[in-house]
Order: sequence, then structure tokens, then C-alpha cells
Amino acid sequence: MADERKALAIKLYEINAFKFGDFKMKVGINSPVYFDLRVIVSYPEVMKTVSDLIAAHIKEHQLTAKHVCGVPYTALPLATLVSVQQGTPMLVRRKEAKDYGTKKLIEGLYNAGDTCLIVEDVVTSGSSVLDTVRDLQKEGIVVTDAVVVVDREQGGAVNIANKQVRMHSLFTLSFLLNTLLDAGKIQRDTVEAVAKYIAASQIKGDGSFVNPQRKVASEFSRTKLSFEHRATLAKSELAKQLFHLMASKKTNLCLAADLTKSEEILNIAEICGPYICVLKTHIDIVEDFDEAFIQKLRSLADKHNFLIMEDRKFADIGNTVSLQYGKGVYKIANWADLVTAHALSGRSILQGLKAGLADSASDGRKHGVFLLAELSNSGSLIDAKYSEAASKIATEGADIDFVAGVVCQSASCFHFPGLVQLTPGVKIDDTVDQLGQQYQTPEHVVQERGADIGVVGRGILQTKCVEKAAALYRDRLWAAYTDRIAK
Ligand code: 6AU
Repeated sequence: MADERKALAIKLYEINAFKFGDFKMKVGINSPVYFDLRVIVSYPEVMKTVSDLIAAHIKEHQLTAKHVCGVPYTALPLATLVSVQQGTPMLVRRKEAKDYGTKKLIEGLYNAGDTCLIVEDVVTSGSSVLDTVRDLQKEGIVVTDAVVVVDREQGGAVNIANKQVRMHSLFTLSFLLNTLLDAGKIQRDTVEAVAKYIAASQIKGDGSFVNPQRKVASEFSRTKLSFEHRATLAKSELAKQLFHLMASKKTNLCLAADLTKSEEILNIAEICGPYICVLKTHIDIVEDFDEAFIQKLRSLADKHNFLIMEDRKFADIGNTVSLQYGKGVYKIANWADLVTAHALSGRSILQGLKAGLADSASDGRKHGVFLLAELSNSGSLIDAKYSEAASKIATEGADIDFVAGVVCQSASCFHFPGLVQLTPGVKIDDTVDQLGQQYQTPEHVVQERGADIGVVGRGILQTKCVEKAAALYRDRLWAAYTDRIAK
């Protein structure tokens, strides 16, 4: 299916279903990319491929609605093909009610309580999909999913998700750009111009633009969505798994088990396991590392349902990183669900890590990486430009299916809701340590800084009763998250 999608992406470009240049948009600013999927009706083979891919997507994700409805007008013929192919009755939404006869907005046979899947060609802000959802809902029809051909990645998925509808896309704009770049159809400067435009023109649910200079938590929709919702938007399997784990176990606490004896780590994992979603290790500080220790730690992870993150902070060239991940004494790829990596060496860090997985013995477990875009200590050399470039690596390009999240200190660091924000430097008494670590309270990191997961090390490890401390941090971090999405 991947090759079929790539071939279709190139075909769509060749028939001018999208173009690059300088185009005036409905929303009032100029865009370097323009979509016009109306042309595809002149190419029956393209119509067939697009509707086949939509049908395959519906099947793969088991989207079993009773009706299908296209957003008028471009998506109407696509919805028709899907309806006929699947044997699913169609509904047609009129843009204006007739001024004679029944005055119905929705044509077709239905009952209140029926379910309906939406089909759309291109989504920018999501407003056209939501107009159709609204009219269907007025008739008592339930809409939970929309399948769209192209997601322009300008905030539409989030705006639609905010109305409790999952958006699925055959293509994201980044996929189209990367496919054309790989095929030598466009130049890198076109990709960069479009990426810059997209980043600068995110559109909110009310149609206004998110100003990228002022992406503060209060207007940041990623932080308003529930973990269950964000699981549906995630591109990495591990991010999906982590969002589900947090939602079902009701914990967004990561324990930094920074201890130097294997016995101490196992002991703390047994005690704190029920309260955490992730246990974070620094394996190179363990003085008595051996295979038996790892086996015991993995069985505790299974017993208490938490993920293991090795905070290795990989930072070398791809080839070295692949060896550091898969080989050596620790064979991290064999046992860690998640690892951390610096973005310093660019995209090749992701390719190197993927290569390191090649012959790992991890029993079919999935893997993911958290990229570091900001650090919590004072005097860090990371500046705003670096953070932005690091977040870009996490959200654009062919390897983003491997990125589960970003380690950072602020909500403005990235906006894709399918990634998890992990924020260290959490302590109830917000102080500093002797070596530059800066602490914030659980409420502050979650509600002001956009953290999805708070990392707590010494705040738990250096207390008399670690179990009580873990329960307290779990409760405060979780309450801060539930308050955040309720506001
Ligand atoms: O709560 P602490 O200060 O005892 O432990 C914080 C943990 C340590 C650090 O290596 C790690 O979080 N950390 C990270 C991570 C997770 O990558 C990034 C950062 O900016 N600051 C930070 O402290 O294990």
C-alpha cells in the first residue's frame, strides 16, 4: 500500500491536483501550495485508486458506519464510489435547504441514532467537515470518523478532534512533499518554503490563526485534548500505546530510577510500579549490570504495566548510534521500549536508531524515541532556534513513525497532538539542586508548560516512604492533567 500511495501522490501532482507557486487562499493569505482535487473526476483511474485506498483504510480501521456522506462538492463522487464499493448507503448533504417541498438538508433514508462516516478531499482548518458534521448531528445522526484524502496539516485534525470526530488521512502534506522530493519532482527549497508556511499558518477552530510567536499554553489545543483522543492522532505505535496506557492506568508519572545498584532499581520498580506509566533508567550508572537484572526489570514492567525508557541521550552519527543501541554490553534495543536522543546530528539519528533495531531480540515489542528539544538545567546551550529545528525532526519526514514524543520544558515547543511531551525537573518543593537542575511543581509543568508526563527522580527517591511519594506525585500530576483538559 505504501508504494501505491507514493505512485498516487506522484500522479496527483502530474495531473495538477496540487501545485506549487504563490496562490491567494480563501482565508486571506498567500500559500506556496494549492490543491484542486476537482480535476480528478477527469481521470477515472485516479478516482478508482483514491476510492480503493479510502475503502482499504475503512476496512483496516474497522470504521463500521451505517452511512457514508461526502462533504459537498468535490468529495461527492468519491463518497459515491465508496458507497457503491462497500454497499454502504449514502447520505447527501445539501449546502442550502430547498425552498420548496421538504426543505431537507440531508437527502437519503436514515433514522436518528444512525452512524455516518464523512469523506472529504482536502482539509485545511476542518471547517467544511465540521459544517457537514453539524448538519448530520441536527438530524440525530452520529459521526465519529472522517476519512480525508489530504491533510494540509494546518490544524484541521485538532479542530475536528475537538468536536469528538477522528480524522483519518490518506496523505499528509509532508508525505506528499517528501514523496515528490524523493522522486526528484520538486526541489528541497520548495519543501522548505511550504514547511515554513505551514508552521506559520496554523488555524484554530474559530478560523483565526495561531501566531507561532505566541504559542502559549492557553491557546494551545494539543494540551486541551484527552490522551484517548491523542492516541488516535499519533503516528508512532509506541505513542499510541503510551497514551492508552496513561489513560487506562490513570497515571502520567515517569519515575527516574537514577540508582546505581540493580537490586535498588528492582526494589523501587516493585514498589512504585503501580503508580507509574514509565520507568526511566540510566543503564550506564548501574554498577552490577547483567542480563538477569534486565530480565527481572522486564517482568516487573509486564507485571505492573509500565514502559521502560533508557535515557541514553544518543547523539552520534547514524552508524555509531545504531551500534550503541543494538550492540555492546547493554544491547539497549533488546529491552528498552523507549530511548531518548539528542537532535544534534539531525535526521540521521532516527535512521541510525532504526538500523540498530534490525537484529534486536525484543520479542516483537514496539520501539520509540523521545527527541530532546530543550533541557531543564540552567546554562544549557540549547536556544529557541535549535528547539524549533529539533521539533521539526520530530514532526516532519519519513521517520516520524518512530518518534513517540519530545523531551522539553514548554508547550510552545511543538504542536502535533500525536506526540507525547515529557518534562523533567519536577519536585513538589520547586527549588534547584547544587548542579544546576531547576525544579517546578507538578501543577506548573502540566498546566503552564504543557507536560503530558512529568519525570520525577529525587523527589521520590530521596523520601522516607517512596510508595507514599509516588502515590502523591501520581495524584497531583494526574489531577493537573484532568483539570487542564476540563478547562
Ligand atoms: O528529578 P531528578 O532531578 O532527580 O531527575 C531528573 C531526570 C534525570 C535526568 O537525566 C533527566 O530527568 N532529564 C532529562 C531527560 C529525561 O532526558 C532532560 C532534562 O532536560 N533534564 C533532566 O533532568 O534522570
